[in-house]
Amino acid sequence: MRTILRGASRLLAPFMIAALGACGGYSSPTGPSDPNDPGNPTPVRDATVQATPAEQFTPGRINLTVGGTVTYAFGSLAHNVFFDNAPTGAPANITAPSSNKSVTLTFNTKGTYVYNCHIHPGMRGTVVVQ
Ligand SMILES: [Cu+2]
Repeated sequence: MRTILRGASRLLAPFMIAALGACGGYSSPTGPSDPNDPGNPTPVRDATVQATPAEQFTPGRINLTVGGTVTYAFGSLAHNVFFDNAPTGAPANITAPSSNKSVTLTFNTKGTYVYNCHIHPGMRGTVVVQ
């Protein structure tokens, strides 16, 4: 019985992710800031990334269309966003430690943009513009 249930949930998982993506409620299947996180299956125009008190950017990867925006929502713990070693076309860094506010960045150039919080080593995320 237990094996059958496990098999069923494995079969349903991709459909559940697709359904969530269609209504904009996609949540990362592999966890925030995971370099293997494939991100949302269909690129979106506008997305929101939470900078959490647990020192993670959630979701860890966003797939965006050209000209799309990412709004960084900073919680009670201060964070910043630096596009270290990013290709030309990356938006400006969010240099000031930010808490309890939101900052929206626009991505006008195709590319893969990895960003880091300089306050919390290892806290990073990726925006892929396609
Ligand atoms: Cu941080």
